[in-house]
Amino acid sequence: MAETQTNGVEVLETREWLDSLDYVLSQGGPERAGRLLQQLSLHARRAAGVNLPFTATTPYQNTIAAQQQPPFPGSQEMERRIKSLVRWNALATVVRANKIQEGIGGHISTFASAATLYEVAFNHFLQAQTESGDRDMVYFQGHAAPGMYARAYLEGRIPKEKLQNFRRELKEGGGLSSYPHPWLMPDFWQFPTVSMGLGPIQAIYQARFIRYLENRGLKTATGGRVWAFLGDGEMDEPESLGSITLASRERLDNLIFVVNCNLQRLDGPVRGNGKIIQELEAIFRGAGWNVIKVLWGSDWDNLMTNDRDGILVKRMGEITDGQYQKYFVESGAYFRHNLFGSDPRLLKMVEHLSDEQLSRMRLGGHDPIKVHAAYKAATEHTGAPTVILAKTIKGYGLGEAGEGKNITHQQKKLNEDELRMFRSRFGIPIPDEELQDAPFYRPADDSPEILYMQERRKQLGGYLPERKVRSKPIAPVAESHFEEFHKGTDGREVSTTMVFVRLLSKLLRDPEIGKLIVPIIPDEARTFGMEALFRQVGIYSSVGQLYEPVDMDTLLYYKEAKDGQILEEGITEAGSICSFIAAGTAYANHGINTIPFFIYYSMFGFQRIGDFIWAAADMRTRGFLVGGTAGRTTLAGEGLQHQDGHSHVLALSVPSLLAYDPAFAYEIAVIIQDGIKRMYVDQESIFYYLTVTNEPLAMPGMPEGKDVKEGILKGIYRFRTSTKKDAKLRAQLFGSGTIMYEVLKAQQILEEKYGVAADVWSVTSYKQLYRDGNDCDRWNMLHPGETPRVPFVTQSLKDAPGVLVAASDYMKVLPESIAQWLPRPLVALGTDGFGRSESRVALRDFFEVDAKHIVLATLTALAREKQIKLDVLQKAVKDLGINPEKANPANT
Ligand SMILES: Cc1ncc(C[n+]2csc(CCOP(=O)(O)OP(=O)(O)O)c2C)c(N)n1
Ligand SMILES: [Mg+2]
Repeated sequence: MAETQTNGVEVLETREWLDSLDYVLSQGGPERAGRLLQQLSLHARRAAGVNLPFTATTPYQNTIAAQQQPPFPGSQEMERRIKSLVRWNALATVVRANKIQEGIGGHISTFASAATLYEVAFNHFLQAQTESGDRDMVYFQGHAAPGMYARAYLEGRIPKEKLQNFRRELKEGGGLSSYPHPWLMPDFWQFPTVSMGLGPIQAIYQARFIRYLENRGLKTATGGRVWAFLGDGEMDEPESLGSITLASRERLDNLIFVVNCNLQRLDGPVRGNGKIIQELEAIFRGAGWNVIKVLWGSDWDNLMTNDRDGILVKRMGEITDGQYQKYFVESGAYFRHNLFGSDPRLLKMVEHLSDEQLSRMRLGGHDPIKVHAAYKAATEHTGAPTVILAKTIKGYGLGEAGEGKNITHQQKKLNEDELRMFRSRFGIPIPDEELQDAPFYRPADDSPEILYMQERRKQLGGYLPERKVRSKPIAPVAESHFEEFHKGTDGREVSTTMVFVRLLSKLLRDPEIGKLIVPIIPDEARTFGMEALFRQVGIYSSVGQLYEPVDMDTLLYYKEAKDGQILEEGITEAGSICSFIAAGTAYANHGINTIPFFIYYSMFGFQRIGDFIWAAADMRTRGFLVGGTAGRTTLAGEGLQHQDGHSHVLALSVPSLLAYDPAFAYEIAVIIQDGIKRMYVDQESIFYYLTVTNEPLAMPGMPEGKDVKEGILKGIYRFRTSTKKDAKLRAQLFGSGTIMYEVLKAQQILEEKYGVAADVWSVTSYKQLYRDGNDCDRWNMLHPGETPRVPFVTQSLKDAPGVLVAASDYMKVLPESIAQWLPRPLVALGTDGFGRSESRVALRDFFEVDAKHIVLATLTALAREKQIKLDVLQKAVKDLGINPEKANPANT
C-alpha cells in the first residue's frame, strides 16, 4: 500500500516537472530547455552530491523528433516508384546472373535494406564531381553494388547487356565487377570498399586530406563532403573505428558516415544479445562525433508523441537486437504480445492498431522523411563529423525469401512465387509469364520516373559513382636534381636513407613539383634522419601551432603549421597508408598531381597493412612507398619484430607495384626520377616500393655505359667486371641492397685467395626480372614457331661465364624466383627465418649472407661443376672460419 502511494506521489511529481519542462520548451525552445537541464543537474550535484550515472547513449528513439523534421523537398510518390525500379533491377541483376551461371554469386539483401538510404542521398544530397573541382566523394558499401548498377542502368549509363553480365567481366562486350573495383571499372568506381573496414578509415583520411589540400592552397574549397555508406557488421573491423578520433579532433564536418544498422551481418545478428546502435552511439559520441539515430519511421510518430511517461521508449531500449530481428520475421500478433504485452499501458497504446498494421510499421531507415531529415541535419552540422545510425531490416522486401532471416546475406536465387511477390509489392509492371527469367525493367526515357531521376541528378551536378582523371601530366622534372647522386661520395659513408632524404629535400625545393610532394611519416622521422624537413616544409596542422615548441631555439624545431607539408601521422601505419592512397589518387579524385612519399619501418608495411596496399593498387594509386630500416641483417640490435627479410617477397604479389632494393645512391636517383616520369609525366597507374637502409657506406659513382640506367630500372646490370680476364675459374655474383657490400668483399676474397674471377651484378629488382621472364615465356608459349623473346636477365648474362651466386637481405625465394631464366643453376643465399637482436656482423654470419658464406657458396658451386676439388672446399670451410654445425637460421 505504502509503495503504491509513494509511486503515486512520484508519478504526480514527475508529471508536474514534465509539464514545467514542456512550458519551458514551448516558451524558450530546445536550447533553453537543454540549458535548464544542465543547470538542474549541476545544482543537484552541488547541493546534495547527486551523481547522475554516466551514460554515453541517448534513449532508443530518433535523435530528430518528428516536430523538428524539415518538409520533404521532392515527390515522395515519384521517389518511391523510382526506388522500386532500382530495387527490382538490383534484385534481377543478381537473380539473372545466377540463373545464367549457377554459383556466380552476388548479394541481394544488403542493398534491399539500404535502398532508401541510397535513394534519398541520390535524389537530394550527393553532389557529383564537376569539371571545376570535386564535390562529394562517396564510399559505397561493396555488397550494395547491384543497387548502384541498377540505378546507373535506369540513368542510361550502363547498357542492359552489361547488367546481364554482372560478375562476368570476361564476356564479350564486357561485364560488371562484383564489387567496386577502380582497376577493373576505372570510369565508374573511385573506391574499392569491399574489404571491410578499409572504406571507413579511408573516408576519414580522405576528408582530412581535402582539408590539407585546401589549407595548403592546392585546392579551392568546393563544399564537397565525404560520405561513407557502411554495414553495422563492418564496424567490428578495428580499422572502422580505429581512427574516428582523428575525424573529431580535426573537426571534419565534411565527413558523414551512414551506418546501415540492419542488425545482421553474414552469419547472423551483429549483437543478438545487445544493441549495436546503442553501442555505436556510445563509441561515436565518446569520440566527439555528432550522432543521429534514425530508428523509427513516421508510423511510430504518434506512439512516440503519446509516450508521455517514456514507457514505450524504455521498453524499446530493453529489447535485444536478436529479439528485434525476430519481430521482423514474425506476425503482428507476436509483435504485439511480445513487445507491448509486457505492460498493460503499452498494450493500450497500440490497441487502435490491427496486427496487420503493427507488422507494417516501418523502421526509420526505410522512411525517406526520416532519412532526409537526418541527412539534412548532417550536412548542416558544423565543427564535427556526423554518423547516422539507421535502423533497417536486412533483405527488406524479400518476404519469405529472406527478409530478416539469418540466411539472407547469401540469398541470390528467388523462385517464381518469391519473384511474383516482390514484383507485386513494388509494383513493377512485368507480367507473370515473363517473371521466371527475372527480366530487367526500364521505363522509357520520357517516362515520369526517368525524367524525374535525371532531373534530380542534373540538379546535383551529374551522376555518381563516376571516376574521371582530370589532372594534366606534369612537365619533366629537372635532371639537375638527380645528377649529384650519380657521382658517388668519395669514400664518405652515407646510408641509402640519407641519400633518399637528401633527394626528397631537393625535390621539395623544386619550384614546380616541390609543392606537390606529400611526405607521410608514422612517427619515425627521426629514425630516418628526416627531422630537418620539419623546419624546411613544416608539419601539417589544421590549427597551426598553438604552443611554443620545447625545441624552439634549435634549428630543426618541431614546426607545425597550417600550410605544413609533412603529414606526421603518429603511430598509425593504417592511417598513413590511407593518406598515401588519398594523395596518390588525387590526380583522379581531385585533379591534383600530389606525389606521396610514405616512409615507414619496412617490417610494418606489407605484413601489417598489406590489404591497404592491395587497395591502393586497385585504386590506381601513384606514389612511393619507402621501406626504411629495411633488411633482415641491416638493422642492428632490433630482433625479430623489426627485421624485415620478406617485404620484397610480399611485394611480388601486387600487380601494379614496382619494387626495388637499391644498393647505391645513384640507383635511388635513377629509380625515383624514372618513377616520377612514368607516374606523373606519362600518367601510368603504377606505384613504387623502395627499400632503404640505415647502414653508412661509401657510395660509388655510377659506372659508365649507356646500359646502366636501363639495367637499374629493368632490375639487373653489371656493376663491376673482374680484371682477371683469363682466369679459369669464373663466377657471377648478384648483390642487392646493403648485402651488395658483402658481395663486393667476397669478389675480392675469391680473386685473391681462390683464383676465382667474379663479376658483380647489382640486382635492383628481382620483381622486375621475374615479371619480364614470365612475360617472355607466356608470349613464346602463345606464339610457337616465331622468334622467341629472350628475358632481360637471360640477355644480360649471355656472355657471362661461370657459376651463379645471389645474396640479398631477403628470403632465398626472391633470387630463386628468376632461376629458370638464368643460363646455369643459381645458388641463392638469403635471410629466411626469425631475426635476432645482434650486430650486423653477427647477423650476417648467422643468416649466412656475409662475404665468407658468399665465397663458400661460390666454391661449392664450382666443386659441383667439378672445377675445383673437394679438399679445396673442405679447407675453405675451415679457413673462412665457418662452423658447419651451426644451427639453420631458417627454423631456429
Ligand atoms: C575484411 C572482410 N572480411 C570478411 C568479408 C566477408 N563479408 C562480406 S559481407 C559480410 C557481412 C557484412 O555485414 P554488414 O557489414 O552488417 O553489412 P550488411 O550486408 O548487413 O549491410 C562479410 C563478413 C569481407 N568482405 N571483408
Ligand atoms: Mg548488417
